[in-house]
Amino acid sequence: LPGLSFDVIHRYAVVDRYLVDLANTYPNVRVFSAGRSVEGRDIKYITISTTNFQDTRKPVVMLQSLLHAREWVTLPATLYAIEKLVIDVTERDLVNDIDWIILPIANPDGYEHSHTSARFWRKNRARNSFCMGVDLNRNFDIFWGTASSTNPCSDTFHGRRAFSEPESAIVRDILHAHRNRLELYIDIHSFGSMVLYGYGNRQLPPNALAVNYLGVQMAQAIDAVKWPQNRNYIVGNVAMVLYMASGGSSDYAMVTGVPFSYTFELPSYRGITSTVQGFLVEPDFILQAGFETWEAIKVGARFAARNFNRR
Ligand code: 0X9
Ligand code: ZN
Repeated sequence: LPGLSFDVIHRYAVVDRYLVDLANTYPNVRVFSAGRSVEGRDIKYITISTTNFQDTRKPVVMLQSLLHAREWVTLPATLYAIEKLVIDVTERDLVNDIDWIILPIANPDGYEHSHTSARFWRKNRARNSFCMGVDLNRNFDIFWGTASSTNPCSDTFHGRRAFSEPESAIVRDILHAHRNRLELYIDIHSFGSMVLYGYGNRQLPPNALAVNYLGVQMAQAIDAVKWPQNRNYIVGNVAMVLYMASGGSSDYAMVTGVPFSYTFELPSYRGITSTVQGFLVEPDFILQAGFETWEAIKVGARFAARNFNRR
């Protein structure tokens, strides 16, 4: 039976195989090839549904990780959610009442590059010039180019145009395909212990009050799980609590009609927040990251189910 350990950060090939194995083993899981990365890696996602996405009374919840390559701890968080929704199911309602889309490795080229060559690589592996890579979280078509870099050598380079990169276009296509029923989208990043919402230009969405409310509920669920090095989560608009940022995937999800859309920033390595060392992952935290993030996902998903049924 398929199963992945939570003592190491798994590579692309292992996760890719695992998603296929899950779909071959569990009737409610399907695996899809969403397209290929710049270097030709297949970008796969799974769906989890007891009704094969045919029951339009169910909301869709989408989870995503590794849009930024170096943010390794986000992968076990997503894999843990898969484990709890497919293999070790203790929350039946979440499996029955919700259709799930889970995209564990949104940026496979950058991710592999961060394993083989440059641990702190963030972008994809687009060949721009002598500097490579586009920041995929600046490449979505949402006030594109207004709070990002025009310099291909910058870590926040936004690309030649919105959706110039296959990896961001793939996420766009998934969001569009499910726009009518997508109620909650969580793009998992690190680090900073934050639950962020749009927009990255300081503008608030019309439902900001509800978005903030759910953000606080999710953050509190994580904070209730104690881990010595963790800080309490901060909740807020990305531009107000972090910085201005254009072209972000979670902001783009909102304008496609997803009412609840967040960027999670998981905790840093040993509480380090001032240097890239914060992207390192303590082996003991791999399981913990999955466990505590799942607490927030559960809260978000149950809220999404209730809210969708009141529509
Ligand atoms: O800068 C980013 O892309 C994210 N932070 S990170 O340290 N993981 O790079 C925050 C993105 C939040 N963006 C929007 N909600 N627009
Ligand atoms: Zn990130």
